[in-house]
Amino acid sequence: MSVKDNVLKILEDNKGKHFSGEEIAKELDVSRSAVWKAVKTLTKEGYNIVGINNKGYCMLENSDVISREEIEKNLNKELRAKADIEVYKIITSTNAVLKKMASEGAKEWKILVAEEQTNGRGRLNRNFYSPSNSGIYMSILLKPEVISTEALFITTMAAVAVSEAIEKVTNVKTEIKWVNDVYCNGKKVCGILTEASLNLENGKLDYAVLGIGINLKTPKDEFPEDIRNIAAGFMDGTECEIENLRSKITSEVLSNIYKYYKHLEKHEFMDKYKEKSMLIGKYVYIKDKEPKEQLLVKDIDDTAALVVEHSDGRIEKLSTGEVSVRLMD
Ligand code: BT5
Repeated sequence: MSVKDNVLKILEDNKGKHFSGEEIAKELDVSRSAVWKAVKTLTKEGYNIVGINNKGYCMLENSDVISREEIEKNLNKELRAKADIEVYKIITSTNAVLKKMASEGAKEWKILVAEEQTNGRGRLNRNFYSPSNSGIYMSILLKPEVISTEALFITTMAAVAVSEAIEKVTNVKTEIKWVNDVYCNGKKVCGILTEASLNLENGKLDYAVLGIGINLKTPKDEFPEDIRNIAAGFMDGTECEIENLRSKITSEVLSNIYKYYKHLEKHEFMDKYKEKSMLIGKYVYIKDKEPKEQLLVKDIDDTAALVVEHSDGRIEKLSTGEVSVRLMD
């Protein structure tokens, strides 16, 4: 571990306590200026560390910086041994960077987590707004031994994983909007983008990069105009403060994914996916289809298709990738 990592460990393990530069330097067997430099970098990275004359350095209790150590702490032994987690203060897009790493031979369970993305992406190259101090942006490299059509289930699995993680850590109720969004109080708090590389010879996946963007809270200067009415943070409107919330949510999401991914082909998460669906029993219309037709959502079937009823009683199955639906007003 670097001096910076060691200093971080001491301060994080002893939140609220002060340590002089000399004490830390002695403990780590490094110079005081190395400690000072490490603290300076950590503060720049957003850690809530204060330095008080005659008392030394102290990490404040309510610090919510994403840290690898905090994430790893809450993973089970099996996943901790496999996961190779890198945390970024800022990155272009965790999916884009991880795809590049995958093409250069990165291993399964390489995981990138960022506090901010300058070029976060959704489906069809749409923008995913990813400012600092607002959310968690992560990508996970998976190499499932499945045929390409199964890639869709990575997305549905992740939606359940995120929804369950938020509910477990915060008690905030969430719903899933077919196919790749998690909602709270009628607003989108998470988007999921799975990008798969297909092996043309055997029809299987070479790899899949599972990207997840979660909003914790509305950014200080609001979401951009065009998404202000649809986006929110799952902690918006709640008073409670949870220490290391972002790291805890990340660990929980990863743990859930690990649990379901072990038997991906069994689709164990589909019952939960349906149970949490915000569309079943509601009226929707197909985005960008004219004339706008009201459809009643009857079910989500085992292939994750949306089963809808037309006004003339005709039943149709809508496949993901082909259409997007919106709730009728
Ligand atoms: C998604 O696409 O929602 C998938 C988003 C995946 C983002 C993660 S972050 C980590 C990883 N790295 C990446 O670069 N991407 C992944 P889609 O269903 O196409 O929805 C995109 C639409 O959601 C946009 O057109 C906006 O309307 C809306 N949107 C953009 N930013 C949002 C945000 N922060 N919260 C809620 N909605 C947002």
